[in-house]
Amino acid sequence: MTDKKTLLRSLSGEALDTPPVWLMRQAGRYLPEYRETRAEAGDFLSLCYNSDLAAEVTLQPIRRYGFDAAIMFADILLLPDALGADVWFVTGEGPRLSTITDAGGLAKMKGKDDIHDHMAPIYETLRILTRELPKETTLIGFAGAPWTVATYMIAGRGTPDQAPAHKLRQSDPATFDALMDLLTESTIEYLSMQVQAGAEVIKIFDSWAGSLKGDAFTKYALEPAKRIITELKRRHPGIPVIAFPREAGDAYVGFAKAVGADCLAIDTKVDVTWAATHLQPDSCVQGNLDPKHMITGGQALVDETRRIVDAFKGGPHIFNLGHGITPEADPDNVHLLLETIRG
Ligand code: 1CP
Repeated sequence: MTDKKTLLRSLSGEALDTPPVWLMRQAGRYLPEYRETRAEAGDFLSLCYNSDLAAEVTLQPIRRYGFDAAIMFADILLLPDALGADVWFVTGEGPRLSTITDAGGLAKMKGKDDIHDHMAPIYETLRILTRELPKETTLIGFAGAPWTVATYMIAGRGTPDQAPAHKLRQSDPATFDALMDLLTESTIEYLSMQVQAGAEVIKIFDSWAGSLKGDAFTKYALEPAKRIITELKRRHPGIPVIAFPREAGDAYVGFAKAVGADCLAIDTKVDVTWAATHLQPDSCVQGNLDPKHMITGGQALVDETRRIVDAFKGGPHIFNLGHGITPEADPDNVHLLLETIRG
């Protein structure tokens, strides 16, 4: 027997009989207690920057379900906010930001070391969680990957094809590369402070990595991830990192090794048998249940969950969805999922 937390055991390469489990967006609008706390906070950003309430919503799904990990409640768009962009959320629509379209716009941003006053409430959320989480629960900190964060800073909102960011990288590569550099460097500082504040694992979300192909994928998804992880592990030896280059397709192969990640998170489109053969030998894998099962439930949820657990039982695996749980999810289906995994 070992006292080591289950999630950390999987991240260090152990194949466990029962995989640890947590869900992307596990604190969120599908939970009535989340909606209540969010209403108390006012808007979404106020909730992120209120350490007591952010810690409270992080804990809610842990109390209700006993997940193996808690991910701090925050957002990938807090970094642009800290760098001086205008960021706001339109209820029912999503994020909006002031846009960066040229060197002049980039010049208005702050430097990589100027973010910590703004981020102080996030570090405080982590410190509260280190005290309040059950001793078996692993605390995950996170950031967006530079490419994904850049797509929002350039377009000023979420885009289906990331066209404004692709346009800028082609028409003004100097400005685009300077923005990527600023994001890479400030992400290192931000994540490093998260580890100091108590994060035990770091996850890097590259939600739009799938729209980068070939050399562009290497330059804008792989290399920034490698720079961030290398420096983070130099400063904090042994800190486990989960990389999520969503919809990378064939480029998932070799990614974890190339960037130095301990775990590769995979989206819903990846075939689990293929992943067990081509990805799991290199690192722990996490994913990839389709979040729609959390709405529909039933035997299909049970069957698909078992299929994923079985496919990955020969190696290290963290059970998760392939993308975030949606507001329409039925909270009871999460119980069914956990019963199926844990028996
Ligand atoms: O309460 C609400 O209405 C806001 C919904 C919401 C929530 C619960 C947003 C707005 N962000 C979050 C929290 C969040 N975001 C977490 C907290 C921890 C948890 O998982 O429980 C995390 C890790 C994120 C990460 C995040 N934010 C990503 C990467 C993962 C992914 O979903 O691909 C992205 C792309 C964002 C931007 C963002 N924030 C919120 C929305 C709706 C979006 C997506 C916008 C778009 O459509 O492009």
